Amino acid sequence: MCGDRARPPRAGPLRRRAPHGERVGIADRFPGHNRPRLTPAGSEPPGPVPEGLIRIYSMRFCPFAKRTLLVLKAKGIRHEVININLKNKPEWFFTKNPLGLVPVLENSQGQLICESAITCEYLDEAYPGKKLWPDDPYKKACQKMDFELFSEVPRLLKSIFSRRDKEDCSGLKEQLCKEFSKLEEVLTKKKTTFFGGYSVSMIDYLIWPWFEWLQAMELSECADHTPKLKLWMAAMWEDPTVSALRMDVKAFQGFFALYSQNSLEAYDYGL
Ligand SMILES: N[C@@H](CCC(=O)N[C@@H](CS)C(=O)NCC(=O)O)C(=O)O
Repeated sequence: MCGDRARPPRAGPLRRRAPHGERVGIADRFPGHNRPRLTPAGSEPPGPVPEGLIRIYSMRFCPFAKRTLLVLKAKGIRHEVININLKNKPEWFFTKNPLGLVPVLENSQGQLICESAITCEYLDEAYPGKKLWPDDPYKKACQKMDFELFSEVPRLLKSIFSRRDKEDCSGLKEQLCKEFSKLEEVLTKKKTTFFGGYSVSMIDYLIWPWFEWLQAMELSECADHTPKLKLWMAAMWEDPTVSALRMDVKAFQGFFALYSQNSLEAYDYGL
């Protein structure tokens, strides 16, 4: 475990100046991203994280970073967001994560935490409020085992995403349907709406961001044979955290279009 418990969170959007002078507040179209425009190569490194806040280095369309943003929101943790231009990374970003990947968390003691699932577990342990992983070690292990069944989905969606409009994706879609069947089986056995039980828990937030992509990628039919998974998706859209951070389908599609043209503007789409 890393250090002392942080201060209790304060609910609601922040209304203060960020270290670089930007207005901190929840943007209407890109909720959860209070510093939406990109931080490109050549920019000055940000200063230390103010006491009582935690910072996330993110990217608005990154599903891994979305996991961390969901947990920050669900637990009501006061945070600031710095979006990194992943096509043109600032040099200093490698001091935050030598692999150059988002998300990264930085706390006011200068401690850095990388890897999305680890950032989520860190937040759950370090902050008070709603516990998202079960306390019971066996129940937690069971959720983690179910989470493993999801592990192929990000890779498949990324492959489909990279091939959009270029090649036939029917083989990949078929594989995706098979992966969804595994998740359907979990929900069928559990007889609950969510993967962790009758309410949303960590496993739901860890897998949700890729399901948010389905509609924008016009892949919703891949869940047609998995009714329980579809019910889970409908229930997730109703979750206050998920709906507060919901990304507009048009924004996703605009990003996809620019990204596929290798445009440096892709990450700033819609701002
Ligand atoms: N295993 C990492 C994966 C994170 C990841 O792949 N992030 C992408 C954005 S969605 C990234 O930072 N890409 C930058 C790059 O590949 O250079 C995690 O779970 O955090």
